[in-house]
Amino acid sequence: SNSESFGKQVKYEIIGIDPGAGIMKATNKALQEYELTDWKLIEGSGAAMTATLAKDMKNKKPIIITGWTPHWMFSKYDLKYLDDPKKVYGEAEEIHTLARKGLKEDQPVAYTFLDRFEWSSDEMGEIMTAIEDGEQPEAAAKKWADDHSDRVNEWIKDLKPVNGKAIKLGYVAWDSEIASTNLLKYILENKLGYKVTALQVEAGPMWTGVAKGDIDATAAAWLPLTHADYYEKFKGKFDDLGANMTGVKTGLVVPSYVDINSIEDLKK
Ligand code: PBE
Repeated sequence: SNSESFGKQVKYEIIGIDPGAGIMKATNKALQEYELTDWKLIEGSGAAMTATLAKDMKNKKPIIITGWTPHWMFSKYDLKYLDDPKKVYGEAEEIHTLARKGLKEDQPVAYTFLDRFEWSSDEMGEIMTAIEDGEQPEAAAKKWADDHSDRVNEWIKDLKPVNGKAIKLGYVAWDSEIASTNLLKYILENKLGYKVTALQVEAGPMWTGVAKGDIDATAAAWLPLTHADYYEKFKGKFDDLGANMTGVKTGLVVPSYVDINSIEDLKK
């Protein structure tokens, strides 16, 4: 019933995602810093988390998840971030593109394109929402690229297509990264002549792969905070091509119908 504390109503469980995600590390830190000793962070996946969210929102049940923006869930549902007065989830987060050392010399066309690539959360949202509405990721990416040829042409301007060279992109199955990686794959294949493998891995292996050179590039590095540990661990072993998107965010997210507003309220 509603007289129960929010914690009791959700059994003190935060619905998390894959253990390698930076948001999981940040959430464990939040549990410590806000002294939320009763609380547990549940591991799973992005897909399992959104499935649980869909079920609970349908029944107007309380729920708390690890969430991030851009994500289609914010257009589909009425959700809010909990305030984070201790800034455990950071500020001014960005998504960066990384390339392996040597890609610049080996594959200058792909490297230049990846270096130029940057877009907005609204643009990514169009692909994400199409996928959530049932389109295949490849088809959604193709449609976006075809509908926004002006944007694509800025990124590939004056680049001469190659003849079927292989390139490997690493990504994690987060909805935001499924959208960006499918778009890069489509452009590299259909505009720049590459043969692309989009390798779906966990966050740790993605960073390790780029640092070791097994993966050519990724557009899925969240910095400066979310993947700070990976960044420090592999510093000097990859090229940071800078932000492909700015103004992104991670945190703890609840339905708007829930009457708590801050992580500090989880103590009650
Ligand atoms: N995310 C989405 C990732 C980065 C992209 C916020 C779930 C993470 O926590 O590592």
